Amino acid sequence: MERRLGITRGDSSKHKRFDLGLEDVLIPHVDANRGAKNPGVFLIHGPDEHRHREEEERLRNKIRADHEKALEEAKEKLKKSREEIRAEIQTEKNKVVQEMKTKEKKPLPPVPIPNLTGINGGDPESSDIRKKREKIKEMMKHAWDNYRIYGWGHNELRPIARKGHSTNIFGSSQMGATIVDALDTLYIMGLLDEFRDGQKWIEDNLDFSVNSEVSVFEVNIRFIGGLLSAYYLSGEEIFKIKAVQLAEKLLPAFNTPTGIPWAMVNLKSGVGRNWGWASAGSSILAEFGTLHMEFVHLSYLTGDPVYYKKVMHIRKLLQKMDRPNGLYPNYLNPRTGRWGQYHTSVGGLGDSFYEYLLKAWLMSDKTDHEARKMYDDAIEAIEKHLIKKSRGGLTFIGEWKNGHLEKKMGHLACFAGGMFALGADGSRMDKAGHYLELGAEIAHTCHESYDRTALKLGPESFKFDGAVEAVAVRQAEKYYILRPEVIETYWYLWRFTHDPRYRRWGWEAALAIEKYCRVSGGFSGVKDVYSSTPTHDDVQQSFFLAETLKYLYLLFSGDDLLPLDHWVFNTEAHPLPVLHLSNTTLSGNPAVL
Ligand code: DMJ
Repeated sequence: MERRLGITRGDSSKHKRFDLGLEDVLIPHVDANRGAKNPGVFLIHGPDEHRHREEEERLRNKIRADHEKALEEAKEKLKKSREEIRAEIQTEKNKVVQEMKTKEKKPLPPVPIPNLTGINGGDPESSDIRKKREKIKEMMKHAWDNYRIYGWGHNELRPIARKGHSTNIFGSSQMGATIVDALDTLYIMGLLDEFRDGQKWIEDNLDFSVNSEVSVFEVNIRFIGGLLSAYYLSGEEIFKIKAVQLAEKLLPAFNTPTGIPWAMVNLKSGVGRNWGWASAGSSILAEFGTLHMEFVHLSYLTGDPVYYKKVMHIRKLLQKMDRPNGLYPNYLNPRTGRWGQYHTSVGGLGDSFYEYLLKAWLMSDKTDHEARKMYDDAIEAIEKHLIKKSRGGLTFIGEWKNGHLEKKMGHLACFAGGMFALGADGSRMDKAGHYLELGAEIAHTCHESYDRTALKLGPESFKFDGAVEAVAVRQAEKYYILRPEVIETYWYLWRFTHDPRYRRWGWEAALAIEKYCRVSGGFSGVKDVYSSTPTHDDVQQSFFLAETLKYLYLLFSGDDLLPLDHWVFNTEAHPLPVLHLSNTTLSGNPAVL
């Protein structure tokens, strides 16, 4: 005897979903009397024939009742005037909005608070260092106050035009990028009135239900990173709530055939896409590979494993792929899961992917051995194929492009000096001394790139070609946009060695910024570091407040402020606490299994 159990797999749009109180069952949206020859139904034999016939009968009756109800409702609707129908739709809409708001206010589950050692303090040991630290704080106040006056709520500030500024990474809305990015710097500097002012703006204005297409990477590192950091430092719940709301909006970006996220996502529609210029619609290593820290914290704080799963899926996929010469190319197609152009860089397009492998390990209290192994493998390949010494003895990191090594290093790649130093402890075959030395050599090279300019500020990228060493050649590479990477490296090297040269170099950079980038309306980038009469680009980047000034402040603070065995800085310099979990499946949080 035959009986019908269910339907064959296929296009679910051809079926109606009914909640039967037991489980969601897909019912063919066709004549329920179709017989055994119905191609949408598969047949099996079995003993519980009677029970299943009853169940089938119940289903038919439910379908019939639902259809009749829908018909009645439609008839009723037709009797109503347009106005009445409009009013009903409006009431329904209001209900949905209200429900969403209630959901937004839902408290998140309690989790064990990580060790928050060192959120204050760092008093300098001498009056000279204290004065320097005070100067950096004053620079922060100048940057913030002018943004407060002329750019409040805008993403960034135009310090010369004295108005708001934005770029396409933040979309078309005013999302207050500078406020969110600057919060933790304000907090650690003790600028608490300014911090509260920023908090108030976030409470009243920061809204993610906007029809705006943003960069997933930038929003993650600046907004989610900034909000999480502000939450951990201040304990104010609002920051955690906003971070989670925003993260939910980013999740649709992962809806690709491979789970490798799109570079951009529309916060309202959830539609994602990639940058047109990125190797035939590829996603970028430094973008999809720089989500791990924030997403692990999101799962930790919410008890929802969804974020953790997304980033672990990326890691697993990368582990399975072949790597030319052991190097990760910068481009990966999210549709096919294949590498795009074979271009490898520790600067732009690649940089923070390597940083996050190391930091995933550090952030897990050094229990995420998988991440550490990926980091060790990657830097061994980088050292073998990309790191060279110039004729004049400067160590630099080149880029692999079109089958050969380009002897060019970007300002962005200068962060790697700090990364090598940070990763020295725990390195394979106990090569700690070697990696600390490598970090120091990179710091030296990057300092040279600053020292060989008229302004004592580094160019965007510099060459090592014949007689040219650590100098930009093309006009388009001579600008400095208030970037932090070189100062970041000085700070890490200072923490690990206490060699006074790093404070000296950091102070040189601070004075140069003060002299050439400070204007009465804030701080601006400069277009040519080789010209002694610089032209300003009229942009005060949000990372100047988040990173450059924070690293300078820390450089002139004691090591007890944000100690590195308790805090790990995300790539936008937002400190996140080490999670003392027994393993990387977040078992420390009972809410996450
Ligand atoms: C910052 O937004 C981050 O440091 C990022 O990782 C790379 N570039 C900028 C600053 O230069």
